[in-house]
Amino acid sequence: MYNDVFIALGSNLGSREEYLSKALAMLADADGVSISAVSGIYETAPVGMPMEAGVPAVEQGAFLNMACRLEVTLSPFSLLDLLQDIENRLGRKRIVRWGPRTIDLDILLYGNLTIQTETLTIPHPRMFERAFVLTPLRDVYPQAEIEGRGFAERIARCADKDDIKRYTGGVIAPI
Ligand code: A4P
Ligand code: MG
Repeated sequence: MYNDVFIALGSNLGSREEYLSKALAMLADADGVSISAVSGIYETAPVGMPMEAGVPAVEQGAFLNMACRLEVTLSPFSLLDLLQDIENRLGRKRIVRWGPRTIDLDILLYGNLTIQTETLTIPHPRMFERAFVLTPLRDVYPQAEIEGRGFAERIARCADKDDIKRYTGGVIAPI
């Protein structure tokens, strides 16, 4: 028995496409995980970054964001451990929360599960207000709507909806 899981990937430091494709390759190699769909790549303006006196506290480049759909036999917490291990292996340093990152891997949805703990919240608490999450998610989500509402309607309500561009500069390894 596996669970359908949706993951968000983001990178805004260094060789962004390479970090995305390495993270996908590591997910594909991991025990208990298989990739069933991969979204397009989107270039997106940074959202919700730390500000100081009205200017960004840390210089932030544009992100590349993606989503993928997984079939997972790991528990949600084991999956979180795996994602953090992949982030660490790809050189992620947690210096500032919401600071620039080589790779960020977030669990968006895990089957129909709802979890609210110190270390893990599912559905991801900020996913529905972020076009940089919902736009790639729509590519890999099999239904036309999520939690009773169409993607187009949800995306139209996001403050960052005009800051998402399809990115064609790189090639991500197929499934
Ligand atoms: N955590 C709780 N729930 C989850 C979950 N569902 N998936 C905990 C993954 N992790 C979860 O995350 C901090 C802690 O969240 C983890 O230790 C885990 O136990 P982190 O990855 O260490 O730090 P972070 O990424 O700085 O924080 P977070 O909360 O993931 O940030 P956000 O809110 O996801 O924002 N703008 C654009 N355009 N594109 C982006 O990708 N990303 C962010 C990150 C902000 N702005 C962005 C983008
Ligand atoms: Mg994260």
